Amino acid sequence: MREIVAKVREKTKIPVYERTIENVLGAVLASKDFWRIVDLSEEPLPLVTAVLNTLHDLGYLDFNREVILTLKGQELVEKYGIAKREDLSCKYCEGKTVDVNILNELLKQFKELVKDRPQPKHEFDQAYVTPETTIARIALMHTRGDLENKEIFVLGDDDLTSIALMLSGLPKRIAVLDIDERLISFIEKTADEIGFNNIDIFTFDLRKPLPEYALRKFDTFITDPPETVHAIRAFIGRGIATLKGPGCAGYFGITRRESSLNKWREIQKILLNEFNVVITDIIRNFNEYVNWGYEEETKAWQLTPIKSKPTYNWYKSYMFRIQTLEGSIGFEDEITVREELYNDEESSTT
Ligand code: N4P
Repeated sequence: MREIVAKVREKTKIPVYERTIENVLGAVLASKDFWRIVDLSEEPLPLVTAVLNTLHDLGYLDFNREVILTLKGQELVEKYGIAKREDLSCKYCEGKTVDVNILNELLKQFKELVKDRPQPKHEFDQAYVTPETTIARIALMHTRGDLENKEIFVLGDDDLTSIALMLSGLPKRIAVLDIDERLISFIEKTADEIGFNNIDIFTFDLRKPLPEYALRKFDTFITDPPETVHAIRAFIGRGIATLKGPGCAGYFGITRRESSLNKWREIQKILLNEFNVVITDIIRNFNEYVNWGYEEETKAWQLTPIKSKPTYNWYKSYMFRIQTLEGSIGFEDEITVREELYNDEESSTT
C-alpha cells in the first residue's frame, strides 16, 4: 500500500492517502465504468486517474474499454480487506432529504418552461442541474424558512433557479445576475410569460464588486460556483455581501469531483474564518448535473485512460447551507484573474 501511495504522489500534487487508494479500489469493485468509479470513490477526477494509472502500471488493473481488476489486483483487494462501495442512499428522496413529489406540479410547469433553455457554454464552465434538482432546491429553501415573503439573490443562473422561484410564488422579490446574455434574455422572456414583475435581472461579471444597490438588501442567496478559492470569494463572498445582516441564509453546491477534502477544509476555513458564517447543512450529492456536452474538450477527457463519454449523470455536488451571525462579512474586492477563476490543480471539467 505504501509503495502505491508513493507512486501516485509522483504523478500528482493533490494530497494522497492510503484512504484514497482504498476509495478508488472500493469503487472499482462496484463498477467497471470510469465515470462511475470517480462518482463512487468521491476523489477528485485527476487524483482518480493518477491512482488508476499507477495500479495499471503495477499490474493490478487492465484497461480494455473498461476498468478491470487483474488476478493480482483481486489478491491486493483481499489482502487489505477492501470493501465494495455500495450506494445505500434513500431511494425515495435519493438522499436529498426533501420530498420532491410534493412539488410535482411545479416540476411539470418548470420543465415545460425551460425546454428550450440555452445549452451549456464551455467558456463559463456551465453545466446545469436536473430540473428535479432545481425543484428540490425550492423545497429545501422553503422548508428552512428562507423563501416565503423573502428577498432572494441568485448569483449565476444556468440552473434557472430564478424561474423555479418565480413559479413557486413564494419570494417577495428576486434578483438574478449572470455573465451570459443568453441566460439573461431567457430569464427576462420567461418572467414576462409568467407575469412576475418583482424581479431584477442583469448581466454581470462576478469578478467585479457588486453595485451598491445589491449590497445588504437580501434575505437569502443561492449560487453554484466553480471551486477555486477565487471563485469561492467571487460567488459565495459576494452572495454574503448581498445579505441584510445576521440570520440570513446562503445556499451553494460543493463537489468532490473537483475538490479534495484538503480543499474542502480550505473552503470551510474561508467560510468560518474569513466570512464569519456558520455551516448549518451539508447534504451529500443533492445536486445532480446533466452531462454538459463539451466533455471531449476538457482536461478530464485528456486524463481518462478510457475514452468513452459518460452514460449517466456522474457529476454531483453537496448542498451547503450557511447562515449569517453577528459579525459575518462578505467579499467586496475586485478579482482580476480569468483562467485561475475556473481552474486549479484539482479541477478537470473545463
Ligand atoms: C461544472 C459544475 N464544467 C461542471 C462542468 N459547476 C458549475 C455549475 C453551475 N450550475 C459547479 C460545481 C459545483 N459547485
